[in-house]
Amino acid sequence: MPNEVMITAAVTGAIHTPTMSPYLPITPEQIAADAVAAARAGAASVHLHARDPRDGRPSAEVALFRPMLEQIRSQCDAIVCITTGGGLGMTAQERAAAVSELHPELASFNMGTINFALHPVAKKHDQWKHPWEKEFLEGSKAGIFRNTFADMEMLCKIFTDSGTKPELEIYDVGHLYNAAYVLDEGWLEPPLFLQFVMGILGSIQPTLPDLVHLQQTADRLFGPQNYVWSAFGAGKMEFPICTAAAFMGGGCRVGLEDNLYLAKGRLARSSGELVEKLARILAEFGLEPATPDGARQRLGLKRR
Ligand code: KMH
Ligand code: ZN
Repeated sequence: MPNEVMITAAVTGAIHTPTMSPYLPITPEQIAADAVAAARAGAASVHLHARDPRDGRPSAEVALFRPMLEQIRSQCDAIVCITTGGGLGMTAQERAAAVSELHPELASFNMGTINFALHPVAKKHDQWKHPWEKEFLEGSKAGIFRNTFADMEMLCKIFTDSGTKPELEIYDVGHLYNAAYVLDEGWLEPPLFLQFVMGILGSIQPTLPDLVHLQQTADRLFGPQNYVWSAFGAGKMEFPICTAAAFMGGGCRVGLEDNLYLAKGRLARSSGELVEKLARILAEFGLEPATPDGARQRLGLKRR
């Protein structure tokens, strides 16, 4: 088990909505400030989505990502990962626009089409800050998060042309087999960076047997030298899955994209706070956060 654990901070995402937490960063400035705080707390990499500053709805506008990246890069050395997941309902081309334009070191790459259902959360609120929130969450019941092989091939060309390494979002065991296909086709080069996404309704759930199965399947398909992995559990399973992943030699992802709470009933004020908590847990076991350059080396990234 390596002593250094690669931490990713996912600071806003496209799942939670402004009603759910007043601390969810919305504007490019807020998102960048939280990313910098997370990096200072120990995140080697920051995973970024954009939101419309007027009402917080998910957006894939390059004009929102650009100032975010400038602010982050001027204040810290974290690896920047731009989402190509975007928000539900966007086309793959729309979702990838910021990668083509801004050439980040990393970008997310979703490894299969799934149900990405958020509708149960809509029942928890009856007052909404913005009308789009309820419609968006309830609409996910009949929606799909589309990532066909044609979409994947198109995205791989964009990654190659941009010099961007994909972070493969693995929502189920079958997605590892999709990744093996993509590798066999020569669309991507090893080492792969796998992020196990556990706990979305429509994906694998955040249990220890499932985490072990994902990791063992990755080992069998790719061989230990050919991939680097990290994991997270959505909601209250964020810290248990991260702790287990760290013990198994993987990286960890935390942040307001995946979990809004620092403890039961206590909202996290930032993703930086969630990274601080993770770093405290790791320290109890003699583990420490990997630096951005340590993570770059492991991922085979050239410094930007
Ligand atoms: N926006 C979600 C549908 C990613 O960043 O690549 C998926 C997502 C994954 O957030
Ligand atoms: Zn994301």
